[in-house]
Parts: sequence; structure tokens; C-alpha cells
Amino acid sequence: MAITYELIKTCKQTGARLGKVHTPHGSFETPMFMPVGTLATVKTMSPEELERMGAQIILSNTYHLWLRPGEDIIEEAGGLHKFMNWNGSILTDSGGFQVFSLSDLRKIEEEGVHFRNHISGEKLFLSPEKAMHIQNALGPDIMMAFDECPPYPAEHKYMKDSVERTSRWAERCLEAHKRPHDQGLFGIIQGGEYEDLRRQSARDLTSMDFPGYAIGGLSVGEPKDVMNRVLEFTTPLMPDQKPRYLMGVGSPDSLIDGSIRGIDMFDCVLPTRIARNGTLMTSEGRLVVRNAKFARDFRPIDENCDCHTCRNYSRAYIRHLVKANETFGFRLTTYHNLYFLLNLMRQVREAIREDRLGDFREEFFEMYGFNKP
Ligand code: PRF
Ligand code: ZN
Repeated sequence: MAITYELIKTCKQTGARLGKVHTPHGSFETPMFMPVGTLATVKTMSPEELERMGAQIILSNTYHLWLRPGEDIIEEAGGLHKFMNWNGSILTDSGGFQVFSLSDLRKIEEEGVHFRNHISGEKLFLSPEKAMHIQNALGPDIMMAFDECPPYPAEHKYMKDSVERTSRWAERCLEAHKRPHDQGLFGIIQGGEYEDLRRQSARDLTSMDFPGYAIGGLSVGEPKDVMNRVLEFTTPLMPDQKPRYLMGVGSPDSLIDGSIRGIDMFDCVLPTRIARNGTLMTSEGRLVVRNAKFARDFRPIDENCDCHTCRNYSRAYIRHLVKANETFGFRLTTYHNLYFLLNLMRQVREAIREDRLGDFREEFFEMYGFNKP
């Protein structure tokens, strides 16, 4: 099996899991946050910087790499790891979600999805078999099944049809997967906010024996308490001996609340995207560095952070760079935000090890400002 999960312990205070996922490109500790590198680059960061900040696995996208430069070129280069010079683990999303979120004029059929290229307008078609073919060529350690992520809210009837189609697509993905010996394929549980449909989806997918499972269809506009409730009834339906991945979720509060509900892996564009418009995550909440009040503020972004950015550069300098659209400014903010989330997960793992994740959550939420009315 390409992917194995080692459960180290569960937190006595919260039930959160401390573990390790072993992949053909090394192991990563869980709960873990995965920086997003859509186009085979985590925007503005070199692989050396990613390694230095403590990233152990990154995410990339089937849909984008298929359109540009094309999976054949990446295969010819020797796969994604060699192509981009990243030697840690890589996970690719299947393209299903990106088709639904980026393209227009899409038409879902049993066979797959027809849509238009979001750049050129060209007509395209993606199916479970095609998504597996592309991911087998890209060569990530973990690849994702081709699924449908319905919008929120969706009616029960639509969601039920969608969940059943996603299960049939999952079967076809397993069938079409050519490299199970060195690439782990994860199934994706859908069902929106509906408990009966999450149960149905989890039952269908766990009967198929994937080496890991994801929860899709969350963080699509639903309130936080809906997401937490769905996690509460869904994670107990997932196997204990396999990794659990919550797709597209990466706000600091959700990383903690997801870990408490038994999630092991997370990804999100949030830290990198907001960094590029000058918003920073700090231990005391968000800091908008463009703000005039930082013009003469020579303190670091976060006085509690020991990242390369915070050890060497001031708010005033970073504000100047970001306002002048200087690339170096975006590199400094991106580095800090990713470090902040990777460091948050390190603290979460430490708290699980010491059975005090509940206390850690209270302290963190208080400092970050989530407890304020
Ligand atoms: N499916 C896939 N990728 C995803 C999602 C999903 O439901 C989400 C939902 N938040 C993010 N990325 N394949
Ligand atoms: Zn920092």
C-alpha cells in the first residue's frame, strides 16, 4: 500500500488524533496543514523556503496542470516532484471541485462533466477515468477521486442524486487507477449538511477500501456551526486506521475545531491568498499591514512569531513593499502566514500529546479574538 497511517495517540481532553502518514516521499505528522501550490508552485515560495518553514506535504491541482503545461510534459520531466524540485509529499486534487468553482457552462452527466476552459473558453470534458489518467501521469503521492461538490444550499433530492453519482464515480476511479502500489487514492465523502446522505456516502465509500478518506462539500458558504455538526456525525463513520482529510478548510479556528473532531489533514488557499493583499494572521488576530497606522511601526508582524519574516523585517518595511507592489513584500507575508499555520498545527500536535487540546483551544481563541462578542 502506497499510503499508511500510524495512530500515535488520541487526546484525552478532546479525542483529537496525533498520527503520522507514511508516503513514498517520506512521512508527515498529523494533524497537518498542506500549503496550496495550484500550478506546481506555492505562489512566491521556493521549495527550499517551504522546507525551512516546516512544510511536509503540499497540494497541487489536476485541473490547472492538465490545462497548463499539460500532464504529458510533467510526466516527461519525471513527475511533479522532479518537475518542481519538491522532495516532500504531494497531494493532487482531482479537478472535480475546480471545474465546479472556476468554469461556467458546465453540464454534469453520468459519464463526466462538460465545461469550458476558464482561460481560453475551449470546450473540455473531465471524467473519473481522465482524472485518474492525469493524476497517474503527474505522479503525486496522494491523488483524489473525481467527485461532485454541490453548491450550498442544495436540496435533499439533488444532493442524494449527486452523492450516488459520486459513489459510482469513485468505483470507476478505483478501477482506472494504474499505480496503486506507489500512489494512494483517497475517496471523498459528500452529502452536504444532510446526516442521512453523509451516512450513505460514507457507507458506499468505506465499502470500497481506499487508503484514506476526505470530507468534501464543506466550507462552501455554510455557517461554522453547520460545518462542526457535519464533522461531528461524519468522522465517526470513517475508519480509525486511515487518514481523514477535510478539503479546502484552513482558517485557524477551523483547523483547531476540525482536529478536535478527528481530522488529520487540511488545505486552503487562505493564508497564501490573503498574504498577497497584505493581510497577515497573527497570534492576536488578523493584521492588515497596508493600514496607515503601521507606517512608522518598526515592530515585527507578530511579536510572538519566530519566523524568518518576523525575526528580520518590520511592519513599516513590509507595508511599504506591499503598497509599492514589490514582489519581496509578498514573499515575506506569504512566508509568515504559512509559518503561522504550520506552527499552529505543531502546537496542536503538542497539545494532543499532552492531553490539553481543549485548554489550548480556549487560550488560542481568547488571544486571536474569536471569543469577543
Ligand atoms: N471536492 C474536491 N475538492 C475540494 C472540495 C470538494 O468537495 C472542497 C470543498 N471545500 C475543496 N476542495 N474534489
Ligand atoms: Zn512571522
